[in-house]
Amino acid sequence: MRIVVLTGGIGGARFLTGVRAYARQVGAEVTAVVNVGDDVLLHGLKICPDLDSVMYTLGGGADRERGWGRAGETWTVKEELAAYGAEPTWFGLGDRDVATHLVRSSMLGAGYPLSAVTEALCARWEPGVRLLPATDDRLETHVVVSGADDGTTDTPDAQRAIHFQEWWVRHRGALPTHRFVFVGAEAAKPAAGVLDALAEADVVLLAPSNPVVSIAPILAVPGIRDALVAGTAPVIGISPIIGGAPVRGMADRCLAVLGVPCTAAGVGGLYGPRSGGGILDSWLVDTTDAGAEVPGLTVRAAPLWMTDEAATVTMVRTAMELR
Ligand code: GDP
Ligand code: FO1
Ligand code: CA
Repeated sequence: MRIVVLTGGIGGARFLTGVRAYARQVGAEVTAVVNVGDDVLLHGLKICPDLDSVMYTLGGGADRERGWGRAGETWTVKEELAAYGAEPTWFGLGDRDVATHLVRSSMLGAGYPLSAVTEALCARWEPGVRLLPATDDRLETHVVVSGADDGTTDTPDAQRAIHFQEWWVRHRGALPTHRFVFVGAEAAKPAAGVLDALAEADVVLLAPSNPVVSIAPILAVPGIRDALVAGTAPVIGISPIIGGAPVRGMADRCLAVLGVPCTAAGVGGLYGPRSGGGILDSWLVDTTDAGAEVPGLTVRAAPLWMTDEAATVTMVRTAMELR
């Protein structure tokens, strides 16, 4: 059996530990199609937060507390960059993490596509699932905001676009936010292997990732959404919202920008049924949200807290029963 998972960073990485364990039990192959909209070029380095969160988590090298970056991290490079006044000082690159970005950046500079670079990095981490960036082309999520940048501007209503990382890490999403733009998406092509994986999939799972800034940028790559919708594999989504709140992260702020209720039913409705122009066949919500209805979708409730691998495998097995 072939399982394809569309995923962002931390939430998706946790989910994938359960998918990997389930796949080992039943003898399935797993391909993860990972969001690249968070990617950013800083200090001459290409940083891919969602690919790295998945790679480090599945490879046993992630900082579980912080959620992103490496365990046992030190921050000398960050301190030295700050001593030069090298901007941005609001984004922290750990010393261990920097090695990943150096290898990635030099391989990209030598002409390798991101998918090949990711495969090379995974030779070290052995994540046990195939990791594919959604696209090898440059695609960045930018956020149209207004409000003072430094408290001194006299035109706080003027709209400007900033990189998703600046919006989240520097401003914690607290600026008046008007929309998300996936810069480069129109011209992007699915990365090598993505369309084949979708065509050959027996089931497609949407990880309980952020629907607005993790899953939507993947679907914005022309061809991916169509492959999902036209494919024969059932598409099953898992809600990232439990009891009206994201377990962690910024999904509440992102959904508010779209005017979508921060509920399991709200996100299910945002994805929508394949039969009605959407992408899903079934939607798994937490037991707290039992009774949630999304027109056109089979909705089932089960515990969705990914507290440990065992709980996550149980959740994956329930999702697979919706096929
Ligand atoms: P990011 O790219 O690092 O933000 O990570 P993702 O987009 O993959 O996942 C973030 C989402 O994971 C958040 O919106 C959370 O709601 C969701 N999430 C985190 N932990 C859990 C959990 O235990 N259960 C469920 N259902 N969702 C979770
Ligand atoms: N998140 C922060 O809140 N502060 C940081 O300084 C920061 C640095 C960073 C470096 C590499 C990386 O892969 C992720 C990093 N993150 C940081 C997490 C990241 O901003 C976001 O949580 C994700 O992009 C959302 O998926
Ligand atoms: Ca992300």
